Amino acid sequence: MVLSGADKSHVKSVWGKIGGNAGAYAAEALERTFAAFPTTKTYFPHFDLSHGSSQIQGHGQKIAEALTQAVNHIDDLPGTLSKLSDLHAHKLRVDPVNFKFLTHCLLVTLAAHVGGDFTPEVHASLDKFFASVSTVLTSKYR
Ligand code: HEG
Repeated sequence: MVLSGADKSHVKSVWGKIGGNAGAYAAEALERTFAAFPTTKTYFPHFDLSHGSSQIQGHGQKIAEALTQAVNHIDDLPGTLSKLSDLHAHKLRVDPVNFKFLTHCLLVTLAAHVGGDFTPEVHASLDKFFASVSTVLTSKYR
């Protein structure tokens, strides 16, 4: 997946608009993922998955911080996400299909919040960006 210059600027621009809400939005996307794709819950047997739980909020913050790092280093996603790639593939062993589920829910959540800024072009660029992040996080999965 190659991100064009326009993709990168769309992603940076929408991420700037999201600002301090990124953690809350990621938590909402996570809740949507658990509701829409229940098998994803099997990776979180140790979490309280009830609506608005502090563990979901906290994990949303972590996901958002990682995505913000990725946005800030969009030209070096493999280097930026290297540790997380090891974690998800080797330790957590998250099957790659789950990244498509989370990505879908991130897109829906962002669309619901940024309104008119979620143009078709921004939609396409965000989808490519999440696909690129997912490729890195699943690249060591065997
Ligand atoms: Mg993952 C931990 C980011 C997809 C399951 N995930 C983490 C952590 C981050 C992160 C930053 C904390 C790492 C640490 O504590 O050092 N995750 C992240 C991103 C994405 C992603 C950016 C994709 C965009 N994760 C993902 C998916 C699943 C999953 C699809 C499974 C459905 N992640 C998972 C689990 C943990 C993390 C089970 C450990 C949670 C814990 O025990 O605290």
